Amino acid sequence: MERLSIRTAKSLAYHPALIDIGIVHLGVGAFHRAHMADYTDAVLRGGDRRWGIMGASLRSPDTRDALLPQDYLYTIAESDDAGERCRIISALRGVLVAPEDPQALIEAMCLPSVKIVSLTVTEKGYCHDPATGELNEQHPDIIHDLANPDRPRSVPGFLVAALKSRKARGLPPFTVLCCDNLPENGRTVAKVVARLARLNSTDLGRYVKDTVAFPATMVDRIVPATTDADRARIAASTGLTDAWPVVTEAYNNWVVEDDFPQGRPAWDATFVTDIKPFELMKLRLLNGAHSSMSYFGYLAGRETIADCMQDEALASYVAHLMHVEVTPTLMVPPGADIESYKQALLRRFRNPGLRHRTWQIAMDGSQKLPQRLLGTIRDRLVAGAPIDGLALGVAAWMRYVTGIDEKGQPIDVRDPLRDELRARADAAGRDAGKLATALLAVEKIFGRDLPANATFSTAVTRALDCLFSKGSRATYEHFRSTHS
Ligand code: CS2
Repeated sequence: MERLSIRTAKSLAYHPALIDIGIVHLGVGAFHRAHMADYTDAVLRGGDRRWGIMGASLRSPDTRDALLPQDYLYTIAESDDAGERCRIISALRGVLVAPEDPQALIEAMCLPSVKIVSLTVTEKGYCHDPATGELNEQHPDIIHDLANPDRPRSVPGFLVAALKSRKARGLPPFTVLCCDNLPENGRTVAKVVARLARLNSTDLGRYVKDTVAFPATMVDRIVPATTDADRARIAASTGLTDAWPVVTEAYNNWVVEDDFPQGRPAWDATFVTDIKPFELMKLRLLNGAHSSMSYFGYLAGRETIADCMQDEALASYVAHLMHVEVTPTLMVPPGADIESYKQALLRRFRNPGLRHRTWQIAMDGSQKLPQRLLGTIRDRLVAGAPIDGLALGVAAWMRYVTGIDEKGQPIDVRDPLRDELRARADAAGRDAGKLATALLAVEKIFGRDLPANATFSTAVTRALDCLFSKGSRATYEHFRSTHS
């Protein structure tokens, strides 16, 4: 079978070599390729050729190595009840591997045609403190970038280096577009980048603050990691091999704050002035449910989210979380309908075409918990409302980061705070009270307020005690019998 490439692709709507580079994207993983690149591909197909994307990997060369031999074309496979459909995306004009040549990436970000630098580098890529949103100045990559500002390693470091160069060359700054699931993502990234710039020089700090736009976005598309089974199925369906296709759902949504001083593509997104209600709805409902389900599901031996939804008791816990505990904390976004969003979400979670592993979602919990569960918990505590389901989610995370599953087998916990969490868990042993206290004391996650709140710590301890004594499945089954 032939490999996908410009030569073998059957009908490309535009020739990739004829498009300009208008966007540099840092973190060119599956999510970006299935989401923003798809929106941008539609604009390019529509005839506006200014917005080709130069991708960059901050760590490994894998994506570049997979896509270069196929002219950076790749397949997007979308599934819903009607089955799976494949299309070719040609918006990507190249992939740079930052550690191989940091200067080449800075040069790409300094192209006069580049108006936007967009980001999907996961929560931990911003080197910030998840509880406060401030730059973590002790982060090894930040320490490195302060000492070597022209050969950065971190995302904030690359943004600052490129903005500094553009300023020196008399070029206007690009707009920084964060597409990660951070709370107030635009504002958070602005704060982190402005702080690092200021640590470089007062003048650069002021320049970033005064001239660079950081519009916030809400991104909503489920994109599990691609597997070899996906590669084989997609090749069979398209007749071409593709080393790194992306697999996703038919659903796709993007809400963007419309603040692009240098212009932007006419994406088919929803442009708004206030992102907050959209962000809360999505982070608390979709991601909050995802994280809670992934810890419980993993512990109960469920491999994917679709498998979790097959377990009626687990599905009913998730529905309770969404309807009873999360919904009252949301503001209704203009033009949106929270009820139908939830119904659609429960259907999306059940999509058997998506093998979205609980282990994948369980990753980096320390960076995810604050915006997915803890903000909701704070709002509920202020309102004097019950937090039983939310506390269960936090307790399941605690049980998970002990690193040992219910059969006594090791869990491959991936988290930037893994060693600290594990050391605290080891010292506490299987005593729910001690473990809850030890983990709640991680200020970077829980701040100072939550550990001091007796309602919260009691609820988490009780849930953790149940997880230790009865196991994950019995815990959510008990929850269903007491909350339906
Ligand atoms: C997931 C998200 O991996 C995770 O933590 O919750 O990647 C989720 O699929 C996306 O935010 C959906 O837009």
